[in-house]
Amino acid sequence: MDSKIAEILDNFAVKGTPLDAKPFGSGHINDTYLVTTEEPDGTRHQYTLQRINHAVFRKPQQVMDNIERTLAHLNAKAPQFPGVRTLSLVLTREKRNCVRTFSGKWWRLYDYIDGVESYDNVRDPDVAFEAARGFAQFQNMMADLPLPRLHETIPYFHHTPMRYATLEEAAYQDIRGRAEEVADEIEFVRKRRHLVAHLLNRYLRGQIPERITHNDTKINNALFDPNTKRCVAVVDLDTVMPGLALYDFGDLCRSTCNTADESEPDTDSVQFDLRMFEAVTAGYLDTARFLVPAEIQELAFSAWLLPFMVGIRFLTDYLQGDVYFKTHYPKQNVDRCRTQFRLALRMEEAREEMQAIVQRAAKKAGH
Ligand code: ADP
Ligand code: GN1
Ligand code: MG
Repeated sequence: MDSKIAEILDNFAVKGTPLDAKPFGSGHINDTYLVTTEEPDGTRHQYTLQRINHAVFRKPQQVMDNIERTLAHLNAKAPQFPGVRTLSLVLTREKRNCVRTFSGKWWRLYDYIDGVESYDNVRDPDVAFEAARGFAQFQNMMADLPLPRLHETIPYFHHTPMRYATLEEAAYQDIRGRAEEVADEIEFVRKRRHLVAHLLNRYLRGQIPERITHNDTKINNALFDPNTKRCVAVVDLDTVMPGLALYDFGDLCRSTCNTADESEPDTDSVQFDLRMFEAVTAGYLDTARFLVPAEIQELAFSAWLLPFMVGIRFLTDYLQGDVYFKTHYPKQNVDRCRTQFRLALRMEEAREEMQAIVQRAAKKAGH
């Protein structure tokens, strides 16, 4: 086992002796390892060790404090929600929730949730329905978190006007000389700039409430029981903070309704799967009993907004030199941006059907 990882693990109160630490998962931000330990009698335990990306999360201690409060709240409620499994932090030997090394890196450890599956891409509407129920349940369970307000671990995270302004700035600065190559994508965004402030305006007018939301409801952040196909846990809690429920719904649509992978280079293979949208909408409305009419009215819009906004973020990162999202080949952020914009375009063509689906599902769920 890597001696640096062994040294990090030595800080945590694990059971047994570390045997192995393998890179794990396909997240774009943190470094995740699946750790196995063994006790003298041969009993093995598994953990998830993560290095928090402190270029993305500028105040890692605030991230950890949010997570500790979130998990204490969820764990206290768990008995009322049979079948729901929650993450548990493994504290350090000094009872801290994370470790900061001398070189300024931040690490934390969770118990590994075993016997579950996660998917980067799904085509099964039952899985989409379940994921939507899982994330709605998460919002529901977090609704009565006692004050104080959670920290904003990434300020302006879903602030679309700010995301748009940052793109324009990156295109203007063009530090890598890449703007010309992605001129069509920049134009795609400019043509739609009148839409960037829509949800924010409704929030500022008091029509849409602030809630505690997950803010990263990509399908691979939901874990499923492979036998029952139920969503049993929600992970990746770094961005749990105040937000709009609609962002969670939209991001789940973004990652489930696309028939192609997020980095698919052949944009023509990107289709918007309406059956999946129907399933996510039904699952979400079935469980999110707290929604007000203005939120339901904007579900279809938010499903469009998230691929549009995440596409802007991939495009901005490309212009800035691929400094935010992990990439595995040179133009991956361009491929990612194009899949997002193609999905948004396909959703524009299906706007009326999407609205009709939302209305039918809302009626059926008794909203
Ligand atoms: P990132 O912020 O880089 O996306 P995540 O916290 O989402 O990191 O972890 C990456 C992936 O590892 C997740 O999408 C999930 O599939 C898996 N994973 C993370 N934590 C656990 C856990 N405690 N038990 C099981 N699987 C996990
Ligand atoms: C990142 O961490 P991960 O891979 O679950 C990103 C999300 C993006 C997503 C795009 C903190 O999610 O906001 O929507 O990539 N997380 C952060 O795939 O920026
Ligand atoms: Mg993740």
